[in-house]
Amino acid sequence: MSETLFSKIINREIPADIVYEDEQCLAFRDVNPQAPVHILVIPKKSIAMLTDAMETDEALLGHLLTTASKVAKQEGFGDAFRLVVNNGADSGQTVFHLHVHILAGRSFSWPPG
Ligand code: DGP
Repeated sequence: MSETLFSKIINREIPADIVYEDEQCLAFRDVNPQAPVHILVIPKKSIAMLTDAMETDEALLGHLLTTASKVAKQEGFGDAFRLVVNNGADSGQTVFHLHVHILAGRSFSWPPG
């Protein structure tokens, strides 16, 4: 996979406000927040989008979700947050390194826009 902004954040080539890190993933604040809390959880493994994930990535995908839950709790929103995964340009994906958006700190409408 080609290098993206997010692989540069993983490699500390560009700065980010990192709130959580372990051997499999990294979480950092979104540069263009859409809610009072807007954090991205990304795998360190290069996966462009969810549809590129393989069966062998199932544990990693689960880890991203449990990490998102842990980070939301860490931010004080353990039971009131929304997770979003944009998959592909038509869904609004702009950075082609898989990421889970954590949004919290305001109310959210349904259906999403
Ligand atoms: P998406 O549209 O789902 O691909 O979301 C990409 C998000 O990434 C978008 O909300 C803005 C954020 N973003 C883009 N570039 C950077 C960056 O260099 N640093 C940080 N922290 N966030 C970024």
